[in-house]
Amino acid sequence: MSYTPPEVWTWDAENGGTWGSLNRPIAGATHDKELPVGKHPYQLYSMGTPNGVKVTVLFEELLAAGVSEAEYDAWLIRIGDGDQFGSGFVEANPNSKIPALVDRTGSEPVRVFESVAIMMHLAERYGKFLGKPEDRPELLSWLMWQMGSAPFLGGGFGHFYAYAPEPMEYPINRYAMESKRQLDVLDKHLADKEFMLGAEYSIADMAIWPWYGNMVLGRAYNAGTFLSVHEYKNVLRWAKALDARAPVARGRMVNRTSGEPHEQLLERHDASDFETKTQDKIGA
Ligand SMILES: N[C@@H](CCC(=O)N[C@@H](CS)C(=O)NCC(=O)O)C(=O)O
Repeated sequence: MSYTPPEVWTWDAENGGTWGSLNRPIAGATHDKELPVGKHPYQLYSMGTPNGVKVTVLFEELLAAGVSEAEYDAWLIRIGDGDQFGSGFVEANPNSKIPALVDRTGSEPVRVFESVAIMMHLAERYGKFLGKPEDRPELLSWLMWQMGSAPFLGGGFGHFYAYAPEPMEYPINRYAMESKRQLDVLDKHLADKEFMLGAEYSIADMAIWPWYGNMVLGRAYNAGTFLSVHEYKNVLRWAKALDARAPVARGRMVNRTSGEPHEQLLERHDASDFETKTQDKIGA
């Protein structure tokens, strides 16, 4: 297979693959659609992908830690159907990607986009899951590491391994190598630590787990064997510890549209929804 790039790239054809019909080289809304607003102070517009799960895990951890002010409505944005290009969503996030939060705790609604920006906004407001004051540089470092690194795992490895129209050796090799290097970074860091900051569980763990934890637990792109994830023993131990936390399990269910019906809570508007509104109970 060979390709000679033209002098000027033009958008004249779908590029194929799982997301081919959605991707565009321009920003902005494609259609008018207001966002729904529920009864709680926080309105989350999201989907149960790793970037969405970071935020729902934090909400569930805050609520479990007794922060009752962190009640939230989680509305489903189906990115496969193009909901992220509706006018209301674009107002909440001009980058048209989930998750987006509208904070309605003050006199005017305030938007927050980018998953870790949402996490910092919430964790700082309630003074939770930030580690000790002296951990701040390490916390910021790992949060930024996550935001900079995960696109190589998702947009790079996952895209070429699972979504591209056909397997291509060069990009799969390049991103498999980088994904394994990143897993090794985590594995070496976690060799003598329970959590990313040491003894204290923080938003760094919650941000990293949905991507790298789920990867070593064999839940990402069906690539556990391909990437030999069993090699990363410290990451695996840490990933299992987070997986066993009830708020993490709940956060993983919110806005989830795949997997077992009892693990899918398409929208979350009340704590009781986990018991009564999962897809095994209300699905068609
Ligand atoms: N850096 C962003 C990435 C968000 C992101 O990539 N979201 C994906 C789902 S995981 C999305 O909405 N994709 C839809 C699209 O690209 O049209 C964040 O951390 O919030």
